[in-house]
Amino acid sequence: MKKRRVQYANAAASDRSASRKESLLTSALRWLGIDTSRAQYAYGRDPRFGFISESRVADTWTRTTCGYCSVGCGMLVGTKDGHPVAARGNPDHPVNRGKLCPKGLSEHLMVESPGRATTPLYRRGGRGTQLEPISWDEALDLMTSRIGSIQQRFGNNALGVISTGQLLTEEFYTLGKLVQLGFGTRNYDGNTTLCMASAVSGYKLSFGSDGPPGAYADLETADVVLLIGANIADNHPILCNRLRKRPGQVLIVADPRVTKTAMMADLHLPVKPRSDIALLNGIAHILLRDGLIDRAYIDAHAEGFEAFVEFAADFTPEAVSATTGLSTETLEHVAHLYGRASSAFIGWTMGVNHSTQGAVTVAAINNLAILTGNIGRTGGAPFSITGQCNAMGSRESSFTSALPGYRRFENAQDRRDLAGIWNVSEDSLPTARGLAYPDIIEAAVKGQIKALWIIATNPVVSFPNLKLLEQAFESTEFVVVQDGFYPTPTMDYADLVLPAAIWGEKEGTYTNSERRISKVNAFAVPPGEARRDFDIFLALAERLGAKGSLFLGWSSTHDAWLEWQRVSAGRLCDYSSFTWQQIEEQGGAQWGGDRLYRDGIFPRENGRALLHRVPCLPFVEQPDHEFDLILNTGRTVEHWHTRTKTGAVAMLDAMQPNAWLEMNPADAERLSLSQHDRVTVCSRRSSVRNVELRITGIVAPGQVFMPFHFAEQNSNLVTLGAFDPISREPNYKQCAVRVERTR
Ligand SMILES: Nc1nc2c(c(=O)[nH]1)N[C@H]1C(S)=C(S)[C@@H](COP(=O)(O)OP(=O)(O)OC[C@H]3O[C@@H](n4cnc5c(=O)[nH]c(N)nc54)[C@H](O)[C@@H]3O)O[C@H]1N2
Ligand SMILES: Nc1nc2c(c(=O)[nH]1)N[C@H]1C(S)=C(S)[C@@H](COP(=O)(O)OP(=O)(O)OC[C@H]3O[C@@H](n4cnc5c(=O)[nH]c(N)nc54)[C@H](O)[C@@H]3O)O[C@H]1N2
Ligand code: SF4
Ligand SMILES: [Mo]
Repeated sequence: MKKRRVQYANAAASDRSASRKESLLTSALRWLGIDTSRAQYAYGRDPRFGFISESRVADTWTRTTCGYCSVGCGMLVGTKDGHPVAARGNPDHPVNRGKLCPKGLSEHLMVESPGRATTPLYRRGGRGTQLEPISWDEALDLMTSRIGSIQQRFGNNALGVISTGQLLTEEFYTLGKLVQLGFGTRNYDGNTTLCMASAVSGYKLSFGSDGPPGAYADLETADVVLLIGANIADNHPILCNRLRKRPGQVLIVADPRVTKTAMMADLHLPVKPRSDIALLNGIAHILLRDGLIDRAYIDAHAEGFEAFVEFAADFTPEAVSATTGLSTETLEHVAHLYGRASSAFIGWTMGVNHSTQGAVTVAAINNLAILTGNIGRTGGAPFSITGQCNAMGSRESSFTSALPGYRRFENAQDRRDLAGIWNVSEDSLPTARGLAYPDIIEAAVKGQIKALWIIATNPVVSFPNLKLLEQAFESTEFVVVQDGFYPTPTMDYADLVLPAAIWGEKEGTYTNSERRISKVNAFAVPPGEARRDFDIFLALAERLGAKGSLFLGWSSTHDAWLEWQRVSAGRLCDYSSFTWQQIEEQGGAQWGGDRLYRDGIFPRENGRALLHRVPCLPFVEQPDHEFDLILNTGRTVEHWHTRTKTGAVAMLDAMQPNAWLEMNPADAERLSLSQHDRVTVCSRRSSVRNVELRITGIVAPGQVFMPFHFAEQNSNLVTLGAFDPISREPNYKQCAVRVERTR
């Protein structure tokens, strides 16, 4: 009786989100061929779907922030006797207003899944033998002594550290300090270089600093929203709710595929792969030709206008039409829509960043915003939609692409300030960034990096050109993998495994794409002996004898937060004026306010934004007679990256249990392939076997697409190890392949 009342109270409180949850589940079930008229029954009783049955009525609800993507939805997780049993959107959170996507809705099911790492493991007998359980004391002693021995023999920089965008900001801040000042290596980077690095570099090129200027609210107020290489319907689903709030808003999507987002658009631009720069310069050409620019803004706030005008003259609609495959009428139409809009928003994600020309493509996007003054005001922004829950926190507080607080390695004053706050000698701070992720891997192949510490990333599935990565592992002496799950494909190469607590088990903050700092809270205890990353970092500092000098008196992530506030004070990414409590109560707070650069003053020496002349070059590996198709790789809504998490959620896994290859009917006919054939995708580097063929008009002739989520059919066996010279980001979106029936 009592139980029933609790259930009713919960149901009433979550009214709207529950009906949303039901409709999502119902459609998921229908998709699986399950009778949805009985769906209520099915997911009340069926353990695979695990919702709503009486034994799962929560006794406590914890406010937190979703740990998957960078949208940063606020959520409530229900626990019963300390175990997570339900999740719903936080109706008071300004980002999602009570809604969650399928991953958020099922996130609590992942935390207690059987695949969690629970004990430290060591390959005592060396490579080729089994990983065996050991104690934490032994694990940490081994880690510091083996790395210490390598650093003594080969120098401090023989250690490479590769982290992630999925820790707490407080953990990133602690890790950066530990790596640079404790282990004393400069060779520290993260999977963010596989992801956001081009956006960071592009913002720096144009504006002098990283930092996305706009806000999600711009998606509601803009006249025109142009999404380039961003499939938000799959990858940032809750952002879709922000569109179409304004009558007459026009949504334009540039993507070589007819993605779910392209299907939502008023105008889909099926650009030829990597012709985006031509498209952007072509739009600039028409804006200049037809006087659709904001001359007053340019005169007051931009640099390089005359040279840019001269440069853009060559990008005539005819020339751009030939490069992009779009008609001249379409180009004129898009440029006029953009130029005449009272506010225009450009959002982009990996279709732009994952390129050897990623950073400069971002600069070409910024050019359009500068030319039309669509920056620093409501509805107008060049906006990098980030990827992971806390890629932003890593960019701001860590040591990977900048000193903490967006300080520059090269800037003596910046180094002096930081050394002053930390009370360390200025010489202990590096004057240039160390090796970026792909360069750490290359240095390992060459035998220059001898030890790797991999934290919360799974490179065996996510790094391009797996064959080269394998060589890197083979040439190292010692590899540590610190992860919340076991086994992961990367652990096959580990000498030492450290089991980590994950989302739901730790407290701190994440910063989302719109610079919103949101509170993350614990509702469960880590399984077995798993420890929080923060506690692992402190324990290592202790063993290095650096706890007192670097983290004096610290015991919780809140101590790290307080110091990070002081380090960020007065910087563009200033966290100093918010307390954890305020952040939690207000549903987060945006550093820098709702929009950056309202005054048109940019953090460059002369305060002006720079217009870049960006040539459009063909992508690196063009198809030829032997490898005749262009392979594009990416994501689907049900899965998160390498599936350590979503593979553990039965409902999500059942929806997309294996990899597939999308191919246009014209190519399938030419190759005599049929729907659902098992195919092999071959490139110059290797091949992936046994991929399900899906023949569909979603991809254009000459192109194929494959998700990169599946270790079993690993797309990164065939992808290309080519990197942007500025950002070092991989060119994941185009390489030349051949497709044949699997024999
Ligand atoms: N469900 C789910 N959501 C996620 C993630 C996930 O794994 N699963 N990961 C998160 C992370 S870390 C990230 S970085 C984001 C990524 O989010 P997105 O960038 O949206 O994801 P992708 O599918 O990698 O690529 C986006 C699109 O780029 C297009 N593209 C390829 N080549 C070109 C080109 O030459 N020009 C243009 N204009 N477009 C091109 C592809 O066709 C694809 O549709 O998603 C985040 N959200
Ligand atoms: N072909 C191709 N490859 C790609 C991409 C593509 O589009 N195409 N996209 C690239 C992009 S944008 C990205 S961001 C990368 C992502 O690639 P990865 O970073 O390799 O992917 P994840 O599966 O998110 O890996 C995170 C790991 O951290 C663990 N983990 C989660 N939370 C915690 C925690 O709190 N602590 C610890 N210690 N571990 C934790 C998870 O179990 C998982 O093993 O992939 C890149 N690779
Ligand atoms: S949109 Fe992103 S942040 Fe929101 S629930 Fe889905 S995965 Fe989580
Ligand atoms: Mo990413």
